[in-house]
Amino acid sequence: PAPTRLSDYRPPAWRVDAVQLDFDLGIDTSEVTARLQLRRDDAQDEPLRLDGEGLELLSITLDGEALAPTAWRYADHVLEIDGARDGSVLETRVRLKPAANTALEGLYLSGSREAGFLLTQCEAQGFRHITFFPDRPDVLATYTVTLRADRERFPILLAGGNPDGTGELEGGRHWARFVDPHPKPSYLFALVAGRLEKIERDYTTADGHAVKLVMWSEANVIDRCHYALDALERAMRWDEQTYDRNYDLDVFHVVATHDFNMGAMENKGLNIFNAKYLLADPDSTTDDEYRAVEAVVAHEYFHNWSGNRVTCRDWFQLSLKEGLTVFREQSFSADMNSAPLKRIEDVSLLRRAQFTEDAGPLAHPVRPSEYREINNFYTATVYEKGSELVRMTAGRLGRDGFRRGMDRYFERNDGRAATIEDFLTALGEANDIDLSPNLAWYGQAGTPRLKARGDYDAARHQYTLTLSQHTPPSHGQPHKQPVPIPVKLALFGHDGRMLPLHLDGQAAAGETESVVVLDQPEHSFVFRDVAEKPVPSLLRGFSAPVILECDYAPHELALLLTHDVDGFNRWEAGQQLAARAFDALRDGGDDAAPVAWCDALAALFTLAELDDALLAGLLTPPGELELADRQPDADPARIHALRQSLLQRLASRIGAAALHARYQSLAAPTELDLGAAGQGMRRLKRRVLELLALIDAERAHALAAAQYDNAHGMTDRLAALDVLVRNQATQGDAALAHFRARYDDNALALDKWFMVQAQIPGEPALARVQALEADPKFTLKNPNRARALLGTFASANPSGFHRADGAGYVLFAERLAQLDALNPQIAARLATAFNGWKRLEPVRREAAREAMAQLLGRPALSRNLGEILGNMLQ
Ligand code: HT7
Ligand code: ZN
Repeated sequence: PAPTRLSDYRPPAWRVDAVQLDFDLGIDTSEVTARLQLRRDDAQDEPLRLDGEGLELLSITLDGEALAPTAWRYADHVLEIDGARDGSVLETRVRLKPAANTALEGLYLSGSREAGFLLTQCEAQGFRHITFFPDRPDVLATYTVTLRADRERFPILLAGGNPDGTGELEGGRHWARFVDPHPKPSYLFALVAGRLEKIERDYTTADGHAVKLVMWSEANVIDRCHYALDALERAMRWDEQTYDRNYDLDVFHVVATHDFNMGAMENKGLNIFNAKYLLADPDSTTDDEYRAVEAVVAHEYFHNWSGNRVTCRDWFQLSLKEGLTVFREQSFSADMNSAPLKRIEDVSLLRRAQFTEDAGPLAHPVRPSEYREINNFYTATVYEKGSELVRMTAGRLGRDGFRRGMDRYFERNDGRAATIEDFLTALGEANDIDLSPNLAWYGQAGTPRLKARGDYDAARHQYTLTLSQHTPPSHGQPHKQPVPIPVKLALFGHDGRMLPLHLDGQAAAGETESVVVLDQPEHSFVFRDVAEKPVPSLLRGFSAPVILECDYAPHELALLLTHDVDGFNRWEAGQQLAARAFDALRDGGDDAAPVAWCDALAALFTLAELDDALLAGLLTPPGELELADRQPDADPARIHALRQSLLQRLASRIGAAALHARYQSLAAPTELDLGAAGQGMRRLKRRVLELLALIDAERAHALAAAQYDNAHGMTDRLAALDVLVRNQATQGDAALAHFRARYDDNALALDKWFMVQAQIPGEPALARVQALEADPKFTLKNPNRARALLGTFASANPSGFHRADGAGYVLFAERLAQLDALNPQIAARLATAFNGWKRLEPVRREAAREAMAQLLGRPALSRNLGEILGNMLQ
């Protein structure tokens, strides 16, 4: 099919003001009657066209009259109807097959036929798999939904909106009705029906509205929903206090499912979550996962305003809701936890997922100009880079200015389907600033390179910082324009103290931190009264999503690593220095960077006042994928070996005795502390154990085995298991067998068992993956399980997946073909593991190309997978 283009956008010729939906629910077949109250746009003379896919049409009536067969046509997933007028009511009745729906889009069954439940997923275009409708986000309607089903099999019936009655029917059936008074796009529709348990809490919003908060899950995991319910309450209070945003229905339902294509879905009044982001208990949830649950619960809740009350005009505007909501979640999580650590985590993710995306053939702008399959555009670029663009705007406006702008945005656009221009206009107008230059960021693919050069004039005590920018060409965008890049900076003296800044028209004289904006290809900023040659700390807090190229000497990075008071930039200096040390090992260059990195960290290791979690972060060099991104002709096996030897060198420099002593001092307390201090300790303990394993394997493996046996909670247990399995310690098999037996009935814990083994480095990984595929608990039908084994292998184990013989690619391509027949969204998403193939060394590059080309040549490939493969091979 031809691509959909942003430039082709037209307002809908027909709108639907109100929808009445009646469901007769069953596992094998369900019937849906939809009554649409139609409104015609006088300015457009188009017939009524409704989207619909995979529907068995049972009847159509228009204004109460059955439609003659000649009065409608159905082709290419569009139903065209003659004779509709402004104010007409169209009624269709269709039949669906939920149990046969393995794509998990539309109405489907989660779990087994006997015990599972029915649910829906409509974003982005799932509603057309439920009924005929103008399935586009700028058609906003009120919804009245009546669910009918067998009471014994489906005791719980839920839909979005407020409850509006229940009752009994003949033959052991019952009904429930829900009315959503807030006009919404069809992608926010949801229903759930089945045997579910709940926990609930009363909540009163800041503006005095009583709300019932209810978490639903299958009975065996309902005890694991308490943490998410607490997190929801924290998020609701935070949004009231930070943005004056209150919840607007009488109920807020949240449902957990083990069968879900993404993390969660913000359906109005009825959020649906992948269980991975809702269930939490100390025995099966790691510290990182606890934070992820809090973040995703908050993210979906925040969508109630940024996404639901103000929605997107079209899917090109996806980042309007996703980038903004990621930003809101990141701010919330920073307030709930350690802000510098949150920033480090978010930037790490950005680099790992988005920078790699931007550097490969799948690069696209935050607001793409065309797509074939919208589900392929739920990307790190739209989400994570989109959030960085909001962050830059927020930084420019300041706290109060941003809040003023957000008030204006919500006020002006409430109940509307808006655009990114609407967002920037509201924020700009509320602050009398023209933010239109920021649009350039939204329209260009690729990560800008920011070059910085410093010149110190000792005689004049003047420091000139010259900044220049360049964004490499990408497919369809050979020439890029400059973008406004805010650079937060400070200057450090040789003793590690910040120097006062004197910069015309920028910082108030004497301040030690300032922001300069580079909005042209190159510009020089002159600092006066600089007493000594400074070391610049640039892009503090990662003030813009760019790649900084600055010719620091190793000792200058070491100075920042030791002294920078900006927690993020301190970590960043360590990352840059580690990358330089890695390059030196790879190229046989001089030893200055490895020595500086190891010396600085060995010194920091002994400092008692350094936060455990930050120290753990400092002791972690960039990952193998990030290192691979920095070079052409990458050989993942060699990168793995070099990174290990760099770590080994660090471990030797710190010394086995110091590592061991530190490990002992961090040894588990009897109570599990889930707070920041406990989490930091566990993070550092793991890092120390990993380092010790590189220089004293026997002792480290014994410690890991004991840690596994005595662990309080999943973080320590999984860390120990991981050390044993990755290092192929003799104790590994026993620990794996124990873990397997202990968590046999816990799907989320079992996913971790698959993930740990999928990450075994190098040669042995493939055979292990093949063996695990034969495990009775492995299935391609469950997205979490497929991601745990195949996704982890292909995306998080570069030395295992990228074998020189290409066998990893062949296996993976075969599984993608099988997966594609079941669930195209998941197949396409997993396939992006190939994205970096063009930067591989020639033998692997050719093997990867061959595997992808063969896969693309298969018949009946989905549009999802076909688009991703086609783009990667272009
Ligand atoms: N807005 C949600 C996106 C989503 C989704 C998209 C495509 C296919 C399935 C999906 N499930 C959820 C999630 C979010 O960003 O909040
Ligand atoms: Zn979202």
